[in-house]
Amino acid sequence: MCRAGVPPSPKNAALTEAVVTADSHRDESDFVVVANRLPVDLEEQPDGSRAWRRSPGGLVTALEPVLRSRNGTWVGWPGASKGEIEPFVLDGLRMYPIHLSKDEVEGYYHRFSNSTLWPLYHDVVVKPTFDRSWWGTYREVNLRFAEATARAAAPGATVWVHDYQLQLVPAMLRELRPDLKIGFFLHIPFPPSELFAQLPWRVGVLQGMLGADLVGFHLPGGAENFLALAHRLLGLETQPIRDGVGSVECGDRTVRVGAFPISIDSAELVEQARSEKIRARAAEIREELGDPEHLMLGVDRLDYTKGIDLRLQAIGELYDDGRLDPAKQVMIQLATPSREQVEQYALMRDAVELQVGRINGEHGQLHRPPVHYLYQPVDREELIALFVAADLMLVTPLRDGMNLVAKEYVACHPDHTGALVLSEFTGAAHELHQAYLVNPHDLDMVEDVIVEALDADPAAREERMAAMHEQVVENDVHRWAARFLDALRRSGD
Ligand code: GDG
Repeated sequence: MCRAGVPPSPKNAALTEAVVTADSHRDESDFVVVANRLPVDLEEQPDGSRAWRRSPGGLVTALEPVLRSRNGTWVGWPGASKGEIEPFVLDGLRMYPIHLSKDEVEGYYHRFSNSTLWPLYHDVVVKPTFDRSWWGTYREVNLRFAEATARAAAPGATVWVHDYQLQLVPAMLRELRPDLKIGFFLHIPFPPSELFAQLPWRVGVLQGMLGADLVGFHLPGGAENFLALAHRLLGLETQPIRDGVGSVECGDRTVRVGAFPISIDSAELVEQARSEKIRARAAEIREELGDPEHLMLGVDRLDYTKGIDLRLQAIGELYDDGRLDPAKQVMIQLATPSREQVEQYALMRDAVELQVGRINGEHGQLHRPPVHYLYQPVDREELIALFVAADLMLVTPLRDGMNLVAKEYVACHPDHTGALVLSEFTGAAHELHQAYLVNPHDLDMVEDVIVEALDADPAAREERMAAMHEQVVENDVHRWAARFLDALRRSGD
């Protein structure tokens, strides 16, 4: 079923000189992860050659031990149109790249995934676009992923499919390989029936997900929405969630459905946050900003769901009203570039940059802008130093499946300093009850809560942070992966 060993082709030759080896002893894998992106980036070397570099992330960290112990393979798109790349091994991890043409990236990724599904699943914060040709490309690309996975998986293997870009893969894969154990996890919210029902391809998407043995969401609400839709749109019998798991009767199969809130590699962050190097950099950041009394921080992909604009409006009004002093309370907003080809993202960027310019124009002094804005990714150590340096973290999405930034900030405060302002509409708010919770649509509330958090008695603030820190350290990404895989293993019982 699996293709024989693949020698490095000339187009891969430059890569193999670096850290990559061709997958010359390729066996089928007992464990396959399928995600839109491979956890690797192609980097230019100083000598002009190119090499793969692993992109660190919670998902790969959590799954790495399982991938290694079970001869695992990761199937995914290597990013940007890089031409055909044969399967390869990087640092002992098997990678199976899926080639996508420019048109496929456009139709499947920028359009159907990010202009139809993303806004629809995030409470139609912007209007989703429904276009038949995008759906066609989405199906074709999902089939390509399913076919590659069918080739990579050993008989009876476990396959874990991730996220909204690949919702059709479970059913397509089951058709090709009924012997596999298939799990699916959605990283973004799953909407209520009234919204999901707008999707012209709603039946196809539900049937696609129901190809899995276990369908996982961050929150019980997402799982309940899914069960309700399977009943309402497909007429299937369902069992409500009990002890965390419900089910759908799908012909002769029972599909389990449950909530598995994702988390972070907490121990690694705690260790980094305690390191001399990071602490020194955090102190330096504060000094560079003129040692403000309070440093406030926002860290988001620049996405219209993240509520960056509302947050800035609240901060601007607090300066206007004199409730914050631009000489004493300073903010950093890190906005990582994201999906720049999608019009709504470009519009949001313009709106945010206008707001930053206005606030700084009206409240700044030479060399002392109150809002420091970065539209660029920063490296991970710098990001951790920012988390450590900040007195107040502002996480104000209009809707967010989980929001890992909130958990990362909490993990970076093992000394229980700092405070978290957190939108009720994030998955994280369901676990971090001791955060300063806000409705981001209610600007008066956001402003009052920011002031309340900054003025709070340090002992009370510490108590809140201690409880959240314990939660995040206990429930880390390893536990999340183990819980999901354990439920998947038991799903056929
Ligand atoms: C989706 C769901 C769900 C950000 N800027 C930089 C950087 N980051 C890192 C953060 C964090 C990650 O990116 C962002 O994760 P979030 O969870 O906050 O948000 P999404 O990207 O929207 O993720 C979300 C998640 O999937 C997992 O299931 O929680 O709800 O939307 O780790 O730290 N990292 C570095 N430089 C940056 O500039 N190094």
